[in-house]
Amino acid sequence: MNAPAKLSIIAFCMFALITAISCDRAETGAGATGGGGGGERIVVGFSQVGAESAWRTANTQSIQEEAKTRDVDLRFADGQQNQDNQIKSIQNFITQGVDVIAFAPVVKTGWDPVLREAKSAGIPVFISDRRIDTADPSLYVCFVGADFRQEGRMAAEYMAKVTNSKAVIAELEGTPGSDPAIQRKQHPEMRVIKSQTGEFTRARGREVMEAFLNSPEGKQINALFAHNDDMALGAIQAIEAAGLKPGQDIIIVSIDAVRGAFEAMTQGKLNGTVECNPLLGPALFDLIERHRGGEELPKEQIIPPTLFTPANAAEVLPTRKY
Ligand code: GYE
Repeated sequence: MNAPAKLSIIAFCMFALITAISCDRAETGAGATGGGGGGERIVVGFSQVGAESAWRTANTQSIQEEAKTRDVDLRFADGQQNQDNQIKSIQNFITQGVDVIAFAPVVKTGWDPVLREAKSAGIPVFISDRRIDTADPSLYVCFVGADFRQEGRMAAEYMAKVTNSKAVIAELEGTPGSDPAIQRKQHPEMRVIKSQTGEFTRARGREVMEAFLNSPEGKQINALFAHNDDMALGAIQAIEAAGLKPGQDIIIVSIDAVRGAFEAMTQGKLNGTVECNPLLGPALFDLIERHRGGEELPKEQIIPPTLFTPANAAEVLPTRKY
């Protein structure tokens, strides 16, 4: 290539770079002021349950990343597993005059008054992850999340299969009053001799399992059903500390399918997990956009569960996103 040709390529590249930088500035500027040619930036207030589990961390990340991708102005509030905190955050969003409110309700009941406030302020509300009980479904636009009852059923059927229906079960329940703790518990045909909340955390899962094993019925327990993987992983530590083999002496089935559960399955310490997909960001913001576009939405968008077992754990582990 001769010198003039090289020079003109360099000049072209510099021009392209400067154009790209100034376009980028213009976009950022437009976003920050809420004006500009690209239209108004949507402001979404999101109230999260807390940060109790690996599932929750993945869910938060999914929502924050998707908001960024779509250039949504996301106001994020962590409820720290407390309904009053969540109600206060929602009231704050109303005062700020956000365009949309979305929230993952820590418990099922008690939301109607604050949702009526949002309704009278004309702010549409989307519910993600956990369902609420309400006498007035017009208080929210729609729900996106899983079918927790189906997850519980899938886990129970698998447990019956692996234990040849001889399971004497200890159950670690989720947060009392939460939709997943209520729905995942529906398995009347199983023999559950111990059941207590482990609040969806690893630390409580370990403590409660230790207490189960030390109780007078402790020796009978040959199976554990944990409402999430974090509690199962905590319980595995308690089982090992008691000199027993998790996955053999005590068959363990849980829900979520986070990376730690796959690791435990490859080590033979967990016998199965039902996937509850936390990556709800794209679906949530799609629904919000469709609603803003004037579309009539279905009241629920359900993401179906999948069962994972040690048979496919090693193969699937490297592909897990959370
Ligand atoms: O299973 C658990 C989390 O609501 C589906 O909450 C969610 C549950 C999930 O803390 O790990």
